[in-house]
Amino acid sequence: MRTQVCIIGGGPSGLLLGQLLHQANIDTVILERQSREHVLGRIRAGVLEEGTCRMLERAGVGDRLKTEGFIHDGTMIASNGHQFRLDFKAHTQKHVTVYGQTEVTRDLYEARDQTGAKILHHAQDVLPHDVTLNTPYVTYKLKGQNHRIDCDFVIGCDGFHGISRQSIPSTLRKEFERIYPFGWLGVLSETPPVSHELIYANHPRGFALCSMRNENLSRYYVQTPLSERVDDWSDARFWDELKRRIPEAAADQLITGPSIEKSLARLRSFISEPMQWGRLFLVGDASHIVPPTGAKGLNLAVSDVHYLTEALLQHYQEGDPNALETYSKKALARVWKASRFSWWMTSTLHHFPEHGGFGQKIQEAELAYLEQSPAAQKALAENYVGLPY
Ligand code: RFL
Ligand code: PHB
Repeated sequence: MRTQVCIIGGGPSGLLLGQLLHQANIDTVILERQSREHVLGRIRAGVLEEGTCRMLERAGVGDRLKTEGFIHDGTMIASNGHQFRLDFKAHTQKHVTVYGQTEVTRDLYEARDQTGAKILHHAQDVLPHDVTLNTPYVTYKLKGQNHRIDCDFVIGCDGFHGISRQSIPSTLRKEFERIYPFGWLGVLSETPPVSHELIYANHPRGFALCSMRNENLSRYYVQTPLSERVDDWSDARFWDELKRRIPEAAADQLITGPSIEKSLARLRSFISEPMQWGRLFLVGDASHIVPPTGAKGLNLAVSDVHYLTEALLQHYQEGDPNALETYSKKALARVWKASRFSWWMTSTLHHFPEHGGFGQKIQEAELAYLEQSPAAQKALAENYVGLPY
């Protein structure tokens, strides 16, 4: 088989890139290891920047997002029982949209179905070859049979555990990492959200987040030590812990119910540089991971797609031989800024037992400063709604 661009990974990055390239008459094949149901079953991101919404609209998948997404002009921040509102709109004239990653992915799958472009699920042993030559190709197994796709470019959209990054020789990669000593236990429940805006809560017992998907679907998280297992957390224990960490007024109003999904996510900051090796390009989680506290992961994947689409269009439509060479530098500049913000949100809002009482007091002072300082609020708002691209 031959295609122009072979995309490894059919998550949001791969699907969005495929859609934008299709619109420019550039042929793609997507190779996805899992089934479509598996990809759609993952509960992940919930907060989209305006730039992300713009990209989804440009890709022709903005209709449901427009009617079913919830516009949030601000968020609540709580510190040890006291809460205040951070007004994104007042500080930046921008908002974020609450619309689940599951829905984004579903919309992108449906759009790809309509174009008839190829997406091969259950592709095993996917491997890029000869990416430093002008004739790269990708091999994979499907139903026990070996296959090969010849292409112009290989794009690694295969997430943090994918093979694309690993196929770059380790001597050419520079990796930067911070692993946080805790995780997030997340619960999805068919209950009305406790608040119409998100609540990010700092508390000596640990961080908590109240989020949502729609009027009758709530998403809550509590910080837990890495030693905890999901099975140790009954629904009752989860609700009890959440109530202790959020302001009393919210705890009193919280409507609890059976969890329909419960999972533990480890928190890490990770960046691998560069995002290009010859004709192989990395996009999204394949190249970088942020802790979810700033809601940046999916949004960064989309800004990578933006930079790469522009470069591929310049290559194919204008014959610009250098366009693709600037991709890594441009994408990484934004990735590092969002990583800094995600690290800062994580450091300010979580409980670090090893930092002791001093660490907790410093966080409380930082949040009190944030409450009182329009300059500090503006800096947070500007990053939360998304830096421009
Ligand atoms: P994905 O979504 O991991 O998709 C990669 C795809 O590649 C496939 N794959 C392979 N296919 C073929 N061959 C192989 N060898 C393969 N290896 C892997 C996988 O099956 C998969 O389908 O990466 P992508 O597309 O770059 O998208 C990134 C986002 O999924 C991620 O950044 C966000 O979910 C992060 N994130 C959040 N981001 C936000 O912007 N806002 C949020 O509010 C937000 N909340 C979150 C989050 C992530 C979380 N977790 C669980 C890590 C909340 C949580 C709890
Ligand atoms: C979510 O709704 O899953 C969510 C919202 C905000 C975050 C992280 C996750 O910062």
